[in-house]
Amino acid sequence: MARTITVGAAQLGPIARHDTRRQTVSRLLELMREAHGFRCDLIAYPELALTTFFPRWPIEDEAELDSFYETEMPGPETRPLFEEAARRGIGFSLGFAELVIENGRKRRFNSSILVDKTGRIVGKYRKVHLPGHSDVMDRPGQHLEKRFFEVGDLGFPVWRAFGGILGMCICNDRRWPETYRVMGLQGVEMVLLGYNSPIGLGDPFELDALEPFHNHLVMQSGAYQNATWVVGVAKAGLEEGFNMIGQTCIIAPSGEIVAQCATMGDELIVRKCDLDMGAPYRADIFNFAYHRRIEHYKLITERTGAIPPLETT
Ligand code: CDT
Repeated sequence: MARTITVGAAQLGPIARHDTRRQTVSRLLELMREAHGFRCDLIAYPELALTTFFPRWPIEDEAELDSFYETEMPGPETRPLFEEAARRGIGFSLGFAELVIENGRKRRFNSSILVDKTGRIVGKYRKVHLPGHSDVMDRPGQHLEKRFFEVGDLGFPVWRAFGGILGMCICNDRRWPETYRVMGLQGVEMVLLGYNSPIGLGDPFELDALEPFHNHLVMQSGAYQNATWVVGVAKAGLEEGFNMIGQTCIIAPSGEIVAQCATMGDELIVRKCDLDMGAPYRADIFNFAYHRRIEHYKLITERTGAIPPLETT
């Protein structure tokens, strides 16, 4: 019997700095209801989907900074998402800023959770590749993710959920081949990926002009080389004066984009994804066990703490 996941990629238009969680969550709920109407098993939201992309500002006031983070999940403002998901029997992935207190110390992460159809959190990922700087520079819209987040400490796990093997990564992670590879070695069949990518931050013109090309290039090659579905979900449009790239898309294990948003606002695209579509690639052209020396990769995964390739366990 075919193993399929009908996935909705829920692009978000701009979120203003002073928008409340309540306002934003109501937009997410609207998209969830639409996805349910399309019989989606799962809806994927972008990185930091509950707030504006706040690391663009050198926020000094700690209380203001804290206001962009979630200290519990679900919390009072996000609980409606979990309740609606359980009521309708639809799962979701959600990017958010996470604040935890450990040994009396505040720890901040750029995180994403995977929630099943009963509203239960089945997986959490913390962003590994934090772009930008930790020091404030005289540069509008600079990325201060290294200032406001710690490097994720959970590796690149995958989860058996929705009848398949799912993984998550966040924004800048998508530009690094090892992100997909570490999940690919664990047999990932669908990667859920949210991003906030601005264009025009004073980079050389050529780099800005190529940004839409590079955005799709990295996700399509990651999908193809690891024989996995990739669901790339953007924050889009003019957010607080910054152009967010959009281009939300669903990519097949062939590397082809099979659905793409057409607007720069809140928009849902849907695709019924056959999880076995990656099988011919894994069996032949990307048959890792057959074509590569697994022992070598086992050594690497042992050193990095990643889960060893399926073939070696
Ligand atoms: N959010 C995020 O990771 N954005 C980065 C932009 C980096 S520009 C300094 C990205 O890779 O899209």
